[in-house]
Amino acid sequence: MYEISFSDKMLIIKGKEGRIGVVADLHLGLEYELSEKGVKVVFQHRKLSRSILRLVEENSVDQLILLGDVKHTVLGFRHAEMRMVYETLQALGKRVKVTIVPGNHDGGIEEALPEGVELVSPRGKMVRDSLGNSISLVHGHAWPSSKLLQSEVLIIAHSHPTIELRDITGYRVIEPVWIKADCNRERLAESYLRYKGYKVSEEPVKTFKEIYGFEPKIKYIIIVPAYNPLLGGIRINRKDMGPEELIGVFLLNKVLNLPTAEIYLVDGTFLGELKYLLEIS
Ligand SMILES: [Mn+2]
Repeated sequence: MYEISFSDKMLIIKGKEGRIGVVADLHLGLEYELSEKGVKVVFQHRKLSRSILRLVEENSVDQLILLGDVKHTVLGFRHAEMRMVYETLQALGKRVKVTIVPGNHDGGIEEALPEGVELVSPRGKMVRDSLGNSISLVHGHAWPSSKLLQSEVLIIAHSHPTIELRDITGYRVIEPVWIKADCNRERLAESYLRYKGYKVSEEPVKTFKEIYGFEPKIKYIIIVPAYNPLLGGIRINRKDMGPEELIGVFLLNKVLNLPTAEIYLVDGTFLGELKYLLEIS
């Protein structure tokens, strides 16, 4: 058992020292890219921080972890975007302790940190729930540090998972979802060793243990939906999903067992295992 629950697009961990809320993929400043494409939307950052703070309040969250891609521009900043990120972090930081685990879009974010906001390594962070279980968190575009593989639960973001549902009249909705998938530890060990430049043996878990002193323990992986509703993402129930859509090191290396992955709407509704949701019509 783990002390983990979902509240809208926030994951809640009942931690040893208070409750931890996790949200991901805010992509602040996305409005600029949309406007270059001809879609003019008013700035969304205040609305986003207000709704995050509402969830913080409702769930009595003491620490907020932003699991990567706080900002949208991949490298550096537009001037106005930096202001936007600073103001958002300031608004959040006034009410709750904020920790950022950076993603691939967060280059230069250290320039926009208000006092008190913590920035940790992009290689991830480990927390403990009130039962003493360790839980690892990393954005998911790149591998975490090896010690994070000692937890049984890994929480990632980055792929912005959604599901498409279609009714009999052809009406379609695309909804962001939570994914909870079993982890294939053989594949995890194998791809991690390959990434580190080791020769991969017949028994990757054993080799991993020889090198790192422990077996990778991840039992399941949770993918957090993107917080920003204007973002695109992968549609997880496409039968013809190509490798270009399996983004991030865990999906690309098939570390998640997708057919049996449990899919939840953001209100917590369990939709079923992914294999039963492929191309629903
Ligand atoms: Mn990302």
